[in-house]
Amino acid sequence: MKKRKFFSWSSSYVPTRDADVIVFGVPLGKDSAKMADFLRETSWFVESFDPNTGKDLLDKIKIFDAGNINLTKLDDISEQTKRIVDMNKIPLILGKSHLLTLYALKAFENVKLVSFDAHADIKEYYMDERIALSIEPLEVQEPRSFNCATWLRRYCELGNEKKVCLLGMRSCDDDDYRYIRDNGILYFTPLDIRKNMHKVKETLEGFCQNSKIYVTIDMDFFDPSLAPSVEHPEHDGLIFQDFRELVNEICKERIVGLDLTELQYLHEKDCEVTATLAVRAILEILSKIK
Ligand SMILES: [Mn+2]
Repeated sequence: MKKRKFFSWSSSYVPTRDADVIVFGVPLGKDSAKMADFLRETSWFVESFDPNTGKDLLDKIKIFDAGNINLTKLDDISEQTKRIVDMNKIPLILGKSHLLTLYALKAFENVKLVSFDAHADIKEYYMDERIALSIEPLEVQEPRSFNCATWLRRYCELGNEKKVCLLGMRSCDDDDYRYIRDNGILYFTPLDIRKNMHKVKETLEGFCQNSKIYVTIDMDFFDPSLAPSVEHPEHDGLIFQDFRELVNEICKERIVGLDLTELQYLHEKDCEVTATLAVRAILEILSKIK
């Protein structure tokens, strides 16, 4: 595969002021920069033209790819996101560790978070990932656990419990489950979604109504048969058609930010299937953003 430095449907030559969406990669987690670049390369093989409608999915938006940021501290993610938000553009963030979402969200006020993820990521404590993130030296900001399995707990603790919706959640322990139930956090398991998509969409509509929405996609939302190259695959996941239906509902409201995480870079071939799905998932949201 020929190396390409930016998404096939983006440009690094369009002035940023003309762009609706600004892409950047975050080297947070093992092989994260490599993974972001692999997504860029894969995008050159995914058509944005839709033969179902005879239209290009991206005919209404312009995308600028700013490359990968130089990460020296986790707040670099918040600062880069804030710069894009302040320009009235939509950030599209690519990275490995789901922890990046917590720092991206710092750049927004009054948003609702929709998380496509097999895991609740709402643990009180999990092995500290900072050491494994290979961005040392890092300031230890708080004596709390901040990593890919705890980031949503830290976000909810800021008073955001009622502003979060988990889609496709099928992995948590009893403590996580209690926290979700006690705090009235909205969630739908794959079974809920498959059995009663109509009801899920109705509830999702109420949740999203008149709100600004930030969407995070963890690739393990999908069934491992479709997305094998993820760090923690979970059986009984969802298919692209389910994702599309949910996205149709969410995108009726204003999407202000988007990220894609947890794609595991293995060998190029192993990763290709998952990366193609990841690119198509991004395309689906971008096509409905305006
Ligand atoms: Mn996950």
